[in-house]
Amino acid sequence: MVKYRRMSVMVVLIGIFFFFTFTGAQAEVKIELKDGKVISVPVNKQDILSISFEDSLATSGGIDWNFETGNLEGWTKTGNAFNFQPTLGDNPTARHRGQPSNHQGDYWIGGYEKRHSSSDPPGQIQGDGPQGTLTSQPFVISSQYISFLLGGGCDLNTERVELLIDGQPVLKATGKCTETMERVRLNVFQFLGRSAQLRLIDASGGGWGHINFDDVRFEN
Ligand SMILES: [Ca+2]
Repeated sequence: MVKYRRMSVMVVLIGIFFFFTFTGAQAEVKIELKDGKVISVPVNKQDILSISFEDSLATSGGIDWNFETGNLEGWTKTGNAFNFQPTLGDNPTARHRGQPSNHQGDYWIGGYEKRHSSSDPPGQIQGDGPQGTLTSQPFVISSQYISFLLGGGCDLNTERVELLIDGQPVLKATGKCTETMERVRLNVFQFLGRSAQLRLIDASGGGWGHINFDDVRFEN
């Protein structure tokens, strides 16, 4: 009986040995979310010293991904292109532009628009002249896709949204020279677990020198 137990223990130990041998260093960190989705982040086990949570979004006040707070919480601007943002309501339609904004909720980034609150008359504009950038605070990529509504200028050289990884642009998107925003979806699977930022760039004061943006979503 004792001999039998020893054999069983040996079989288990041999099994564990072969499990680690043949699975190697590659593994996945699996994170189960409240909505039932499971995020898998590929890792090299040999590179991990420890795993911890850094609640940076909470301590920094969070990033307003759809601008419904009515301000630019979690975003940093340079220049003056985003001085009166976000914009309230479908301001292009209020000025009879014929290109509805297709924004989400009440507020959105409308680079041409100038209606920051309900006390401002609908239809006011700041035009194409101002230039600048709007950059989110860093966040960790934990979904396969990042999508957002994008409109405005269509020159990738001067009007674009960038995904930054460790401060460097890796993906870019521009509008279609219409005020009406459409959803753009970036595949960010290869950057899972990396520190990222979204950056809006308006580097033109000429025609279509503005960018429209709203409703960032993280999708699997
Ligand atoms: Ca919005």
